[in-house]
Amino acid sequence: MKYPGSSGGGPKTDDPGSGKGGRSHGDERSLVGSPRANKTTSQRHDPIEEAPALGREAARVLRLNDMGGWTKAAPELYPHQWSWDSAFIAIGLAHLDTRRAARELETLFAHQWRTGKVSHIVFNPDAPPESYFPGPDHWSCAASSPDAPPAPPYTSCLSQPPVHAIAALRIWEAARFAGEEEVSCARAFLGRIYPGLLSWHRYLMTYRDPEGSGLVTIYHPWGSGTDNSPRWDAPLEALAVGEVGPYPRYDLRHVGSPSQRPTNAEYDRYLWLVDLIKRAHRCDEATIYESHPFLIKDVLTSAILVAANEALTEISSLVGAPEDDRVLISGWMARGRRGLEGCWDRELGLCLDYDLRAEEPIRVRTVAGFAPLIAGSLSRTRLDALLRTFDSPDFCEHRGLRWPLPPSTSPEDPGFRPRSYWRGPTWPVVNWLLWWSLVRAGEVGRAERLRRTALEQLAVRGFGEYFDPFTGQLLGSDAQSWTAAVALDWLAGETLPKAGLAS
Ligand code: 9WN
Repeated sequence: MKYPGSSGGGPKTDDPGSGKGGRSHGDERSLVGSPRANKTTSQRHDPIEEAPALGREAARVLRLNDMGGWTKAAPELYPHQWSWDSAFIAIGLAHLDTRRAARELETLFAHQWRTGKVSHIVFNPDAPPESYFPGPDHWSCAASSPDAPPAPPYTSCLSQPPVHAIAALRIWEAARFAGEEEVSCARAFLGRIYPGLLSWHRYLMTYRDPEGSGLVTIYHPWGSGTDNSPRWDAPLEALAVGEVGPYPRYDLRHVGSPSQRPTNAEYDRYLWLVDLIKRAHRCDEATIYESHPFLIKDVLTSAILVAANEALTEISSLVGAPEDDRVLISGWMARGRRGLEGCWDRELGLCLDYDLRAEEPIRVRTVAGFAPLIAGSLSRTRLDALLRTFDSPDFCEHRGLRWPLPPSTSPEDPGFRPRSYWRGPTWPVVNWLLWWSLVRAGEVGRAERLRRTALEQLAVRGFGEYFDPFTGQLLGSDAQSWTAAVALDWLAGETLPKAGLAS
């Protein structure tokens, strides 16, 4: 696989009207340059011209959240190590310090479960007890599973999309521009991480796909990484929720308005599902599969797994793994692509998740529907159909958009909410996945437009967690690590300061 490279080679905000100083559409700034210039919407930002300063800012965010061998997902809202965040973070760090990037992944994989599962959170034992809920105490019983890694640190027993092999390969690619010593360190790193990556993918292809469908099953919305997406509304609605007791919402302290985060009703359901998972013989996978009321074939996770398997094939060659491994991995890719093909909805021009309990596809229009693009190797007809949807008023050409970037949920879908987390805002990491996939699909022009637009958004608004697609307002956390990381990857190939993490 040729790894796509670019160019071919603050403050929290409040909802408008809340009277608490949110930035409005016309109140835009340039994040880059010193002092920060107040540019208005009428002024154009050329993120490429601003690349050195933007790159410096991104490196500063990663330094701010650096915990030594791993990176907090965000300064306050997320004080632990999240699985897919760390993978994206490693992709960004690869351009600053390939060894530190490698360490990001190795720290995460040091807490891999015996089944091969990479936990969705590795809890920071030093985080203040009232900083994140549900924290290590809530998950501590997962440590009594015979499959769990030694604790502390505690881990959750969920997982997130498997971006890690893609990140490991990116580290290798970046090391090749950094000199011989870096190349040999990166090769050694690939050798060390390869068995962990293989067993992670094997876990997803077996425990999470006992049907052999090629599609990964999730048993909690947090496992999808797109927590309150309307994709999960119907299955969550169908739950008979028991007593979850009072619980804190520390997350709401760190965002401008509760409307930016999932609702209490959604949290009741999340916590109820966690209780059920913990009761299932201490998070035993087979028991969960038998008894759990929320079991979904997640097309986005499944597609990321196909792409990650493609990266893993390349890694397996680089480390001289046995031919049998390559045969196994290529079988997984073929199975994954077949599975996704079976989820295609012609009318919507998107791929749909499948609810195993309700035995029906989930007909909502979200960015997850572009999953086949991420999985790659599409027929021209399928690619064109996806691009038509991508460029349509359902997504990038919706007339109200501040920037032509894909909203997490289509504004034409009844579940759309422009300011609520995964129900509408644009997410830079999703833009990165789509950009990367477009490059791999040979859609270089479209990819380049997406890269520049996504960078412009960050140059104007900052390294936010997500953004209101209509006003462009920064939402959720500022200084979000994975946002800074994908910006660094987008900027690689432009003139970047050799800042490193230490400076
Ligand atoms: C729950 C850290 C994580 C991301 C997820 C995002 C959000 C957590 C939360 O933050 O999830 O895992 O508390 O909302 O949905 O994708 O990995 O950035």
